Amino acid sequence: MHWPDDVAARYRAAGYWRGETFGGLLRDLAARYGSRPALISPGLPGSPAARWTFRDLDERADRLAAGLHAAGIRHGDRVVLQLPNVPEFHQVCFALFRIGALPVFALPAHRSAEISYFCEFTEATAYICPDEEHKAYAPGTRAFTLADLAGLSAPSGTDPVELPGPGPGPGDLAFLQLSGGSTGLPKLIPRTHDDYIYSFRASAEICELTPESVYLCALPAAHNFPMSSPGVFGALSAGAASVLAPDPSPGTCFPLIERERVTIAALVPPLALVWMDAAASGGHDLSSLEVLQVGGAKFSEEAAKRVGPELGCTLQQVFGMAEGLVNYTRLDDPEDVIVSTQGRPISPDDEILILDNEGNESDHGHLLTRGPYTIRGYWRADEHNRTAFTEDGFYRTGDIVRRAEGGYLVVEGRAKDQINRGGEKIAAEEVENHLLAHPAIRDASVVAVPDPYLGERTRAYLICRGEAPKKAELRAFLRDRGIAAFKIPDMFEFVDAFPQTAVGKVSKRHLRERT
Ligand code: OOB
Repeated sequence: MHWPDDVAARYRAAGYWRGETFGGLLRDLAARYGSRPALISPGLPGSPAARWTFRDLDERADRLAAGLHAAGIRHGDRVVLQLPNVPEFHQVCFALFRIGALPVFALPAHRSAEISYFCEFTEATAYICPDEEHKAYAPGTRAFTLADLAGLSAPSGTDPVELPGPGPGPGDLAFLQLSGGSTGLPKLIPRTHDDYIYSFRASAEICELTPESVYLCALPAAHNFPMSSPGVFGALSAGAASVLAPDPSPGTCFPLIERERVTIAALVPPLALVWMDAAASGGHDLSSLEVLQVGGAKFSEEAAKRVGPELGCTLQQVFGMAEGLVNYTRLDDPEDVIVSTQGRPISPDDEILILDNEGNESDHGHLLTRGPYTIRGYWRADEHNRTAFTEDGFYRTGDIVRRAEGGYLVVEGRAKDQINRGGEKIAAEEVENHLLAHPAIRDASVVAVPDPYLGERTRAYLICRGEAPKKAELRAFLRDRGIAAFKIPDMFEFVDAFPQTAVGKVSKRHLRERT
């Protein structure tokens, strides 16, 4: 699952992997930027408004680490973490990193089906969640709410408690991130201290962050994009402050941008459209905003062209994946490159392999990649890894791309069985399995249909046994199965049979082309 020794040695020699850990990094940042603001939050239920300095974050992480250790959380344990955008999210991360326990990053939208699966599959020792209601999502796992965490932390002013034993090393796993997935059950992505720290430090450089920058975290903090591209971790590494927005709406974010003089923010395409429309009606001073990053799903060229004129800032397209590889347009790229490509890789050692359907190298086709921060295998998924990675360690991204001049990539489509609903990834098979659990459904096929606002929406084609159930009943059925609301199909259509491919498989291409 790890990089071969000679490759790892090369990444170290090149200075990508510097032998740091998250715990040590925060200690160094606190020493350098001590009283500067690190995390700013307007507050949410269970989390008071906050303005934590680098020193506050460092001390709070230590005190919580001591509390969690006393509560039985140990090196190597997995802890499912589901919190909204509050500073406690990052405090918990660093506390677990210092213990050497691995956060498993659930999204706020996840419900009992996802949370209970993560807890069981990772054999988690704890589930950290916002409030008492969430505890029901993981009945077999010890849960800590935000209120519990406050009670756990050693009181401020007490001497720091030394954690027993050696902490994690730079090559150890730091956390498990979720894959967007294309299979029945979500896969977990193991990231190490060394590889992840490299990815966000290099991202912060590409995004030209300085201690004067102010990053707005508007997307869910647990997602790889606002976490590390450059995200809150990248901002911290540059000595910059991050503002944690409770939600990404203009109504919430514009006053925060104005008040905190935000310089850079990250959005998925549908939100960028909403922000541009809202900015047109004026009312807020967005003049501090220098860069708007857009990624997670394809941003159309027409929309991309509007960002500069309508928001008065530079657009940066970001094409990344939680498995590793992240591409950025550079801030000083010519306008046509910024609006018409999805950027180029972070690292000179990101290897980009594009294969046509016959497996020959090409400038257009399936994107495969290998490099200093791209995983070599999913966590505990040997069988899936045999097809998701080549024998020589390239990750098959499932994306169809075109190589443009200068090594820039243009995303042209997708080969994986996934729906990208405005940046939210839905594995078709996962939803199909839930639908098949309904007694009236004989067969189900879930596909993406184009949508002007979200880019894609989901449509479920269903073959029924006898009378078709009402659509509202199907929605209620899926809700009751406890899946995240964004996975519930937008449309249901009943058919007698599915179109088939030459080899007799369901032809999703034909289903997608039906309207
Ligand atoms: C980001 O990460 P994930 O893991 O949620 O999703 C990765 C997939 C990619 O394989 C691609 O299919 C799609 O999302 N994607 C894009 C895109 N950015 C991501 N498709 C077209 N254009 C783009 N700009 O989504 C992610 C991780 C880190 C940074 C940014 C996004």
